Amino acid sequence: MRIRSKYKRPTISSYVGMKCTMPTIVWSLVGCLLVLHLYSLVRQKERTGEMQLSLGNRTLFQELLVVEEDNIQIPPPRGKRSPRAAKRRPKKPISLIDEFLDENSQIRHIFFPGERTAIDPLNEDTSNKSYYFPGRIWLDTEGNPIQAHGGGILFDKKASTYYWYGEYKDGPTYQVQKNAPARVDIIGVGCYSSKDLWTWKNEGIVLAAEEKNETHDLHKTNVLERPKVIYNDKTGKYVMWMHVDDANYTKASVGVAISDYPTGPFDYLYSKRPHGFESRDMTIFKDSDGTAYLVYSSEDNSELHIGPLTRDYLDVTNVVKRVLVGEHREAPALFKHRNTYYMITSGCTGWAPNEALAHAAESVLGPWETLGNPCVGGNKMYRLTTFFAQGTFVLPLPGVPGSFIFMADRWNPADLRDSRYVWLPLIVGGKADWPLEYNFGFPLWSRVSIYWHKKWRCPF
Ligand SMILES: *[C@@H]1O[C@H](CO)[C@@H](O)[C@H](O)[C@H]1NC(C)=O
Ligand SMILES: *[C@@H]1O[C@H](CO)[C@@H](O)[C@H](O)[C@H]1NC(C)=O
Ligand SMILES: *[C@@H]1O[C@H](CO)[C@@H](O)[C@H](O)[C@H]1NC(C)=O
Ligand SMILES: CC(=O)N[C@H]1CO[C@H](CO)[C@@H](O)[C@@H]1O
Repeated sequence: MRIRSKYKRPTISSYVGMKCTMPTIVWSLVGCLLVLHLYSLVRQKERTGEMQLSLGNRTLFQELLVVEEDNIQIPPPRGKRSPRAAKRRPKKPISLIDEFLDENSQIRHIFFPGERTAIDPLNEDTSNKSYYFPGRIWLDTEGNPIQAHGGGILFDKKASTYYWYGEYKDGPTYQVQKNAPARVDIIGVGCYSSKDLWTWKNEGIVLAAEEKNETHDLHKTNVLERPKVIYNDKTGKYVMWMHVDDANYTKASVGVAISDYPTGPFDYLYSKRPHGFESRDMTIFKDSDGTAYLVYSSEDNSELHIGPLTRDYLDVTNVVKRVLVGEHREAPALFKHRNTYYMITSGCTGWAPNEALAHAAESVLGPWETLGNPCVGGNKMYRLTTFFAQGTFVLPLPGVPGSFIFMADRWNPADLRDSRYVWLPLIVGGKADWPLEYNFGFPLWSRVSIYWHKKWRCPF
């Protein structure tokens, strides 16, 4: 079932009762012409964005928009299935999600390809150079799998370098008790640097777990998720926000850390429940005017809260807006294109994948409207499960307006350290697929599309 936004824009029906006098008709015509003119201006701008690319780059860009089908054959049922998978859905026929969650599935290599197919940027044959292979093991420049789960990327202008921060989960997966979610003890926040978004150098753990002090937020038996870093132009500090919790997810707080350098070490400052509310999955978003915002799932993950940070980015202010109320969305990732804000969220099904939704707003604080499922290509199951992954961040592609990298995690609850990265091109443009709101017949929002590709590269 489609989830519809509860916020409604005034529609043309509000004007039906109006009397049509001559001046109204004339002004309506003038208005229409103006709108058409603005529309063509916008279209022109869109085209010039693409024009900045060279011919070869433009070909690569067009390749991103190809809808790539990818059928997965479910193998015939076998006598023996792993007890875990059998317990989950005892009566229903085996679905692709069951196959995905079954550690012994015959088609596991489709979701979690083995080491032989790992992407090794320093040793990759030239024909595969710069190509992303969503779901494969991705090695850093030392030949180790990248450990930056639930992460985000900061582009540092001073160093002209990308920094990828995420959960360093290279430890054993276990359960605290039966039915508790699978977990890995906190090791810390990993940081990787790159100039090309493909070759990543391990910069080490920039915020480490606390080994001894059991009352510390970052004691290894607690939870540290979804770290994100932004740079404060006024204070010259790098500020990290993260979800901190206890093993039972009852603390539901955000933590803040600070550093003079993108590669840390970060000093952990404190944790709190922002605005006095529970906060689980979260992200931070820095707008082009320098204002930063915290976005978090609250009220038992049933709604999102968005509020601006203080000027030093070290705390929230007392302004907060509740958005997508009752829609149960998590894993928010925000981005902006031409004065419109967009957000991708996931549903709430623990480590199991579910359907992504795109949302749009004219102001970060909302109201936010739901556009629909942005996933394109693959197959129906891919689209209903966000390509068996969960979004974590959306990174603008430099020099290609309206183009982004959608970063997602393909969680592996049997061995969380072996969770994979699913990076795919996200394009804003064209009419919305399922426009929920119309304004004088013009769809208000552009379409947000995440294109499935087995193999793709950035058009630069
Ligand atoms: C590039 O990757 C594809 C897919 O893994 C592989 O089949 C091919 O052998 C690679 N190309 C070369 C020249 O190694
Ligand atoms: C342990 O951590 C708590 C909370 O951060 C702190 O107040 C306390 O001083 C720490 N204890 C030691 C011995 O460092
Ligand atoms: C988590 O819950 C279990 C059982 O409800 C309890 O035994 C345990 O102490 C709790 N752990 C924390 C860290 O709160
Ligand atoms: C394939 C291709 O033409 N790539 C070019 C894209 O643009 C960059 C510069 O922005 C060139 O360096 C690439 O060779």
